[in-house]
Amino acid sequence: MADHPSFPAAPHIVRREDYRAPDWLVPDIALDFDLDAAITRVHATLSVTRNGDHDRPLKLDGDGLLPLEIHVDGQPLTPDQWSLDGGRLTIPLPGPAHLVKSFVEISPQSNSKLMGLYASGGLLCTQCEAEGFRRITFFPDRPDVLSRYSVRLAADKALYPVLLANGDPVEQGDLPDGRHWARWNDPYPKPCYLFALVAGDLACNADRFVTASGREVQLGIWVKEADLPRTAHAMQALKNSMAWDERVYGREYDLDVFNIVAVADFNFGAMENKGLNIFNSRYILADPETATDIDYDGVEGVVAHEYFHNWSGNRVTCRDWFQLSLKEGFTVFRDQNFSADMGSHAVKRIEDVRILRAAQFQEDSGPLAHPVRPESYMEISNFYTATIYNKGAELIRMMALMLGPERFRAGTDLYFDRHDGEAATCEDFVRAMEEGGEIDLSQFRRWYEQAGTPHVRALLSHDPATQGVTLLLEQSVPPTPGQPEKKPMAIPLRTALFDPESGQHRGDELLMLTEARQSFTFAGWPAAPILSINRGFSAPVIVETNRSQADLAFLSAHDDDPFARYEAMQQLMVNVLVGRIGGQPVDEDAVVAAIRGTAIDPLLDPAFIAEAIRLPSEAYLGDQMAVVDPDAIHAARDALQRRIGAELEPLWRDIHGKTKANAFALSPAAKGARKLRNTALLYLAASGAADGATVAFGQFSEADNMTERQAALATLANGTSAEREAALDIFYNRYRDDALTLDKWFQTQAFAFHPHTVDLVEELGRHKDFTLANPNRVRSLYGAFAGNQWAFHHKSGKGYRLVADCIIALDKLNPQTAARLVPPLGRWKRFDEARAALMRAELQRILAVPGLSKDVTEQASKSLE
Ligand code: 0A1
Ligand code: ZN
Repeated sequence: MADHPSFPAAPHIVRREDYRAPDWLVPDIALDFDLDAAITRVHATLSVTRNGDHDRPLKLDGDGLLPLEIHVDGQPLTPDQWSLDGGRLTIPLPGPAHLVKSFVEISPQSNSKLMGLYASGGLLCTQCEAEGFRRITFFPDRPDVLSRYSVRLAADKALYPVLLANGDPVEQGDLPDGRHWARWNDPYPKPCYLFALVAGDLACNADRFVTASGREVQLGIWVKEADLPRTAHAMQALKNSMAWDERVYGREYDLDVFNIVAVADFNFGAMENKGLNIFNSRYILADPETATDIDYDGVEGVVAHEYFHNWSGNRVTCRDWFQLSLKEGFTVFRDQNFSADMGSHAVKRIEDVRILRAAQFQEDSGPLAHPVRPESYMEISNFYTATIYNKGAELIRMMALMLGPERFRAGTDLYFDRHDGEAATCEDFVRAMEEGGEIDLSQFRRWYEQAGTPHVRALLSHDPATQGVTLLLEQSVPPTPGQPEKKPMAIPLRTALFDPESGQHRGDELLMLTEARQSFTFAGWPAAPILSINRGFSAPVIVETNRSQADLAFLSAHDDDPFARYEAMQQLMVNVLVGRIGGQPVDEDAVVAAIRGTAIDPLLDPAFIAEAIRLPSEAYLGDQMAVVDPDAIHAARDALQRRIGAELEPLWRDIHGKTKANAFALSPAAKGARKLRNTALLYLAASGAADGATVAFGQFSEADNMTERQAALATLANGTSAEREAALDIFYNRYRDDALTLDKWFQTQAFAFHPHTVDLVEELGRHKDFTLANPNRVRSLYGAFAGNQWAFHHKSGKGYRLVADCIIALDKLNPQTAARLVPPLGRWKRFDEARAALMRAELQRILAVPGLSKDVTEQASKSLE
């Protein structure tokens, strides 16, 4: 039965418990590429050594490769001396060490998966993480096989004048027939997922950086000539990152060159290949005309992230892919702190928590929930998730908080020094924290093992007779797939008690909640204090409290922890909105008053004000409900927004007028002013004022920067005014030839709170500028649409069908990107029966497609469970 074509063999499940050290090591590899878009010839020479006492053959991974020649120690092998099974090449070898050569041909221009060696806009480039190297040559494609690479590239000199690979350039020269070659050596042993090459007609923004120990590093950002003026921000971010890692972690860069290349077609954000980072161009290119402040911050954060991987990922890599969060969680934590240091700590923390809640909390409460260190996978590409990245970062943040800055640094120093040049595990990291930071993390380890977002109930009670206060904390971790029962976690909760009279608290304490139910007592409170808990979002948990709306209003005006202040305001709004949706009487005036108080507070940073006064997203409101009702949520939120708009109309007009920037600047103050101005515009447009669309169109037309232009376009796109169509047309005509900016045109329409968004998205899917070949374009339309709760969950089920159609079509070209569109359909348990049935039907339709990829099969089948 298993061989029957309509019953493909069950896809292989990889399990963490099955880890075994590699049978063969490859200390050195020489690669020779004869590059050509149609056919590239790859010669690989592997020095292999037997690892341990065994007689097992050498097994080399391959994906879509056919060996055209194999030599062992200089002798050609006959076809009976090797075998190929499921892409994997097996060669029995007699001795402890051999030289194995293989020759294959691959076709970059036919590679639509964008894994391995592929063509993008006239360039040839690679993406090897996680398992793309096996699409280039036969090799033990696992991160615990570390090799020194010597790479020779040859190509047509006119088409590919620039030839780049990892490490340092050593030699280059010309060849007959208009070809040329270059050799690159990387002295640092690395796993093959960090291999990279680029060939193309590229211009370079060249700069230099002198390390703390005085070594000069040549920096290069390589882009199409026309894009050079858009690379300055990325270069500055790179130099800032290099200095920051020296200052904060004592880590210097280690090669003579550091190159970054921007490519237009890329499955993810960027890739940390040793000495040759390859980026999705959206995280390199930025100028005021085309990039929003969010884009600028994205460039800064991703450049930093990839650079920081040089230590957290490359010098110390991962033993196996179950340890992915070892490099990703830690590196996200590092880039978050870097960005905070470059701008505002308060605002960065709010933004990061907003992302965590939107992406990771949703993942953790659905069918794809998995621990930060997963136990099994079918397709590793599906595990580059918000849980591995963002929750992983929160775990590091909690350890840093519990240890304090000095002991945390002692822990990271120990980790880097102890594991330099090794492939390590999450356990190695935790042990270094324990030893370097002198702390017991036994119970804390559960954060790596247990999936699901812990819930904490915090009940504060006051006894006027004893003047004592008791804080009762109860925790529970919900069941997740494969984990029905959970044990209590170690949860660090920064807490303060406020005296309502003075508006002050008596100090911020770190309470460690380690039991299922635990009480903390506080003496000397004649009157009941107000609880501020999980300050700074010290733990990635959902906190429920018995605080009144009045308490929340107090905290939203007085809490000195900016995150807690923001959180109080959000909770105040959530309570009103959820109450309204549930048909309960609610006091909206308290929300209007709190927003007004915050918006006019002269002591507050405008960027913080903008965050604090914006209503919780529709998706976040859905997370607070037992059954998500997208229409009721939209109606309630929209009504409240209109009321806030109308009641405070003069305020919005005032802010909008006052914050008009004179000339574009990228300072935190200028960015904050734009953020607040855009929020004021949103409320003004919502107010129902007759000139709302005119003001928005005015901002759209006059703006000297994309932040204001796109915000105005988005505001107009939510409405039905004549200005809506005019602005969309102007935007399209202005940017039709600039792919990254045209993405915004698609995205803005897909995100719009417009009654016909679902139909518009269907039309846009047929637009001549829409293509499935470019992942950014796909994400701009269908990714954005699937994140628009009201539109995607249109009760007709049309939204589900559109996304499923896209998944099915895209899977044939690019399974990785297709699979990333599946999770929104998997949240059916959270919706009413009619919607749930429609969503399930689409998942079933996807799964019935013959020849479906492993990537989509895993996501869709898990989503149905
Ligand atoms: N390691 C990169 C991102 C990345 C993730 C997955 C990939 O393929 C499955 C490729 C790149 C980073 O964290 O930036
Ligand atoms: Zn990363």
